[in-house]
Amino acid sequence: MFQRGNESALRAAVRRTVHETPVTDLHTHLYAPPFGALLLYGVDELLTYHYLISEVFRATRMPYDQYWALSKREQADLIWKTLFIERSPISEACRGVITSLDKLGLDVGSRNLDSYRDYFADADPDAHVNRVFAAANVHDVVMTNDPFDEVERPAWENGYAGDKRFHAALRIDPLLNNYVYASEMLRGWGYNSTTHVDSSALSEVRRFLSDRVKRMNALYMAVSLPPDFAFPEDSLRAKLIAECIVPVAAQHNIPFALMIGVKRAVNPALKLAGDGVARADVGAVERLCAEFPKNKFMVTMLARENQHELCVAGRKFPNLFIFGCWWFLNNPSLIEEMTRMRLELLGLSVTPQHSDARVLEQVIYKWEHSRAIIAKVLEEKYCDLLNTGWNVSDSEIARDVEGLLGGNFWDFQQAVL
Ligand code: FIX
Ligand code: ZN
Repeated sequence: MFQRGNESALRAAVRRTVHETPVTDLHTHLYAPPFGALLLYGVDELLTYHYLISEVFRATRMPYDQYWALSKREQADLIWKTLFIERSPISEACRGVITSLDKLGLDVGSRNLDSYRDYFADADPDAHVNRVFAAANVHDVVMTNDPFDEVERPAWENGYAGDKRFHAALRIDPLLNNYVYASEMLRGWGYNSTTHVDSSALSEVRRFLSDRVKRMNALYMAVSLPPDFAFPEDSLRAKLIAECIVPVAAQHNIPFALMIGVKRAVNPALKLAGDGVARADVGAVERLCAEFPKNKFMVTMLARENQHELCVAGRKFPNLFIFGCWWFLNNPSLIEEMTRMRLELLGLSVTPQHSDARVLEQVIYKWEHSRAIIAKVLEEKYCDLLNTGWNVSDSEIARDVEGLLGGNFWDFQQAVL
């Protein structure tokens, strides 16, 4: 039991517990090994992460087409030379590559890119996943599974049987953001969906969603949304949410995750790296949670300016679960600000972070960096308690940290409202 005066021992215990507690990473773009080439790993993939692509164009004057014409290895060479050798790799995305290599036991002091390549060459994906998850102390991750993705679909159709380390999440962006395209695809798969959205078209969309949730054993349905996302509104998207997503989520008792605030293709020449951010309307989240109190909503927002309002909304709606520091917020200064604010306003009822990893080894740095910040904020909060005369035990710290690093998500995911 830690008491007033034991602050330094308490701080050490918090750091150790946060470090040693395994994570459930609730949003990634990683794939289980049976998905083949969709599971990205290795130093060339790390270097060509889209976060680094936007940084390399700021440092070179290379025309976009010239970059995209390069092979993956050449792109990685260019990024290594430009962002790691010709200037120090201090941005969060650059630092992340170094942390990941270091934690895998590679000599980052050598700066020998080819020796890093050798390390990953011929890795057995299955064993490599175990090695990386062990280095990151990640227990399991949630994938992003897009039924409209032609590359991913065959794996499901060919009988993919699941992998305890990789859970599925049904991602439905095309349905809510590009319905004409989505309904055409549905027709191709035998659903009688029409672009004129009448009650039978809606029922076919529900049948499709329900079939996919079952086939994938999806933990939740998810969508990313633009800053002008509104609810309710007189739009196809709002209709599909209210009449398809909400009832199917309720039927399977799974949350609907909304990731709000991305401005897609602000600079299309950058491809995946070309998306931006803007402030969105937290009122839309509040109205959704109020109108469907028996449904569970998971929300993360991309704009820093939305974070305080979102926390306050979390205080009003038990069916709203706030998670992660998404994308442009996944930087130490902002993670610290958001984690402190969330713990102060919402206590231990959140998941402070997800990795959004697209390349396997990214889970190492994303969690290494975030764990340090989560521990720092928690240390401060427990010390504040100690200074009032409240005592804190090791098992209470373990319980709280397990919740933050995964347990809270699982509780919410399984809760019946
Ligand atoms: O929509 C999303 O899930 C985003 O996280 C991605 O689209 C984005 O490209 C990303 O990788 C951010 O970290
Ligand atoms: Zn993502």
